[in-house]
Amino acid sequence: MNSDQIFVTLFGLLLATGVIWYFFLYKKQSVTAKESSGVQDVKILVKGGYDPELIVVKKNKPVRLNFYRDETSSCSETVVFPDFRLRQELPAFKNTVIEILPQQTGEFDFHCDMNMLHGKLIVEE
Ligand SMILES: [Cu+2]
Repeated sequence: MNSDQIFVTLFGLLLATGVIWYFFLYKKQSVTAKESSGVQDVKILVKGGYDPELIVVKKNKPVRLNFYRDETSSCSETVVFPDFRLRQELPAFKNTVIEILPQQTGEFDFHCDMNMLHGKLIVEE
């Protein structure tokens, strides 16, 4: 093999590794809600998505989600929690509090009105 061939082979290997890592090994970071005086508090930044996207909470304890929408993009104007039959407008550059009492364990998606931005509430025992 000449050096060009070696380069192409190495590049291909690197690319394959990257693809495998991205699709199979990469796990999104989750955040566990902080508990203070019986309420599980989470701050969520809304800017082209929800940060954090995965929120871990405990069952049967009130959850307070503090959404801060740091943009005017109409996409993130409304957040919807279908399992909780909740939809809430998020005014730009403001904090909006959503309170939820999770009574079942499981994973509950939330998303913007057009179902483009996604987040997930993970309720544990
Ligand atoms: Cu949207």
